[in-house]
Amino acid sequence: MKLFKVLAATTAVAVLLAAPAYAQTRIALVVKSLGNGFFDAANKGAQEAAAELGDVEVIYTGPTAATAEAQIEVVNSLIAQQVDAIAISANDPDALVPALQRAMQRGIKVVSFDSGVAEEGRQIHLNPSDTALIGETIIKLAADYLPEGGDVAILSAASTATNQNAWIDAAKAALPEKFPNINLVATVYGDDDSVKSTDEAKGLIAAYPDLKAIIAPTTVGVVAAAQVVTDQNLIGKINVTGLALPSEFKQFIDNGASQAVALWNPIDLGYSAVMLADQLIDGKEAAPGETFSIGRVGEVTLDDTNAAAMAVPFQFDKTNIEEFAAIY
Ligand code: RAM
Repeated sequence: MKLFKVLAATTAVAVLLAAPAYAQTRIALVVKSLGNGFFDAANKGAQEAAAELGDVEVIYTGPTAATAEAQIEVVNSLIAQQVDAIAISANDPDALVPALQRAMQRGIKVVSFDSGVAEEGRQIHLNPSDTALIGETIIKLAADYLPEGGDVAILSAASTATNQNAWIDAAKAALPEKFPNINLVATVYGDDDSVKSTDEAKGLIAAYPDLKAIIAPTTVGVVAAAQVVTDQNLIGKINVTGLALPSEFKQFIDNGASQAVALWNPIDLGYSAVMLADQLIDGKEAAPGETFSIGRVGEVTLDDTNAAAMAVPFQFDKTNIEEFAAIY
C-alpha cells in the first residue's frame, strides 16, 4: 500500500491512474446515520480529500438510525474488511470504545470527528469548533432576538450524542452570567430522526405556552422544529434557531420561522477528518502538541487529549443564507 503511494508520488502517470480502481488505502467515513444532509456534505469533503491524495478510497457508511449499537455493527464489519482507517462521528462517547479498540489492535487507525469517542477509543478527535463557543453561540442566537428574555427550550439529537451534550453543557454554563433573562425550560431529544424531532417539537409547544424560542443544535432537529412552527402558524411567536445546514434551512429564514442560525463548513470537516486519518496511516504519531496538516483547510495542533478544533462557526440570516445554501 505504501509502496504504491511512493510510486504514485514519483510518477505523474501513476498518479493519473490512481483512480478508485487502483486505490490501495481505504478510509471509512462512519457517520451517525445515513440520510442526513450534514453528513452527505461531510462526505463530499471526504471524497475531495481522497481525490487530492490520489491513492485513497473513502467508504461512506453508517447505520440507518443514529444509535451506537448500530454503529458498532458497522465498525465490526469494517474491521472484517481490514480498512486502513475509520473516521467516525459517534452516537455515544463510550459505547463504541471496545469495538474501536479492537480496530486499533488490528492496526486500523481511528479518528473521531464531529461527535467524539472517549480518548481511549480513538487516536485523534477533530471538533468542528471550540465547544464553549458553540454552546454560547446557540444561546446567543436565541437571545439576540429576545431583548426582554423569556422561555426557551432545546431540541437535541440523540440523548447520548457526544457533541450535542457537550454543547448543551457549555450553553447551560454560559446562561446564568451571560444570558440571565433567558430561561431554559426543557431539553428534549429527537434522535436526529425527522419524525421523532417533529413530535418532540410539538410536545414542547404544547407543554410551554410561553415558549419564545426552540434551539436545536442539530441540522435534523432544527428543520423539524421550523416546519412545526410554520405548520402551526407560530411564525413571529416562536423563533427557531440552532445549527442548520443552509441548503436545507433557507426556506425557514425566508418564511420568518427563524431569524438566524449557525454552522461551520461540513465539507471542510469531512475533508479534514480524512486528511488526519491519512497521516496516521502514513505513520505520523498522534501526541499532545503535535501539529497535523488538514490540507487546504490549514493545520491543527492536538491538545492534551489529542483533540483539536477546526474553525469558528458562521452565522446565517436573510443577508447571506442564499450564498451559503448554494454550497452546503
Ligand atoms: C446533525 C448531527 C451532527 C451535528 C450537526 C450540527 O447533523 O447531529 O452530528 O454536528 O447536526
